[in-house]
Amino acid sequence: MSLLLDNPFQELPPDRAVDTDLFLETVSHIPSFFDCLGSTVFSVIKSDINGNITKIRAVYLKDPAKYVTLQAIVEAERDAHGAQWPKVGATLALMWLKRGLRFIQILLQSLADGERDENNPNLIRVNITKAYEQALKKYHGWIVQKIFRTALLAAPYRSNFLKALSRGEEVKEEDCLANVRQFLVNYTVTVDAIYEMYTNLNAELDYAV
Ligand code: 03F
Repeated sequence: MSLLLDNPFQELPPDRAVDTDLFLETVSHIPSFFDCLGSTVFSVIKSDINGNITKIRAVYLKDPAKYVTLQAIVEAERDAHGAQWPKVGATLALMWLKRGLRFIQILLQSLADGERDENNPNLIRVNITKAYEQALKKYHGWIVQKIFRTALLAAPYRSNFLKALSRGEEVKEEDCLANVRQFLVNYTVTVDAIYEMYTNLNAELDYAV
């Protein structure tokens, strides 16, 4: 079975509110994916994503009834933290988590669209670079950009990456890409909704680490 479709994102309600509990449950399956990629450089990325999920969950668990949606958390922190906000708590964790999710979205979409380097058809560096430039690069100073370049060199071959998304089973490329496309439908809507919320609440920051 496909890793992606085992833990699909749910369709959003008409008001596009993201249910905190469902969101946390769904994203919590992403970090384990890095274990099958081999290189230790991926453990840095895994722990960053894990850390942000943990930070959001810690806030949620303080009052699950109050924090039913992600927006309820961000608004409550805005009201509680004054000038420190939005560089604080779950608001900051979700700000970064969503960038990682956007990176994954653009990478998967690029693969699904068949974008590739004709000279190196079994590499996914063009797809990864596109995702990085659009989702993350401007938030990274030179040291982190160097980590990116290391990760890029350690990136799996296209065939192995697709196999990993299919839980190590031999699945036809077209079948795997069909799963990716199906996964991307609700995933993209969810990531877009979170971005829109950050814009509407004026919660986005553009400092670089
Ligand atoms: C800031 C920053 N976080 C952190 O400093 C950087 C960590 C390392 C970033 C390295 C970038 C490399 C990305 C490219 C990898 C390509 C590999 C592709 C393999 C296929 C923030 O950290 C903290 O998060 C926040 O809590 C803190 O408070 O200022 C704040 C303080 O600092 C980031 O830049 C977020 C990085 C997210 C990277 C996500 C990459 C995902 C890569 C691969 C996904 C594979 C697809 C899996 C699909 C599975 C679907 C189920």
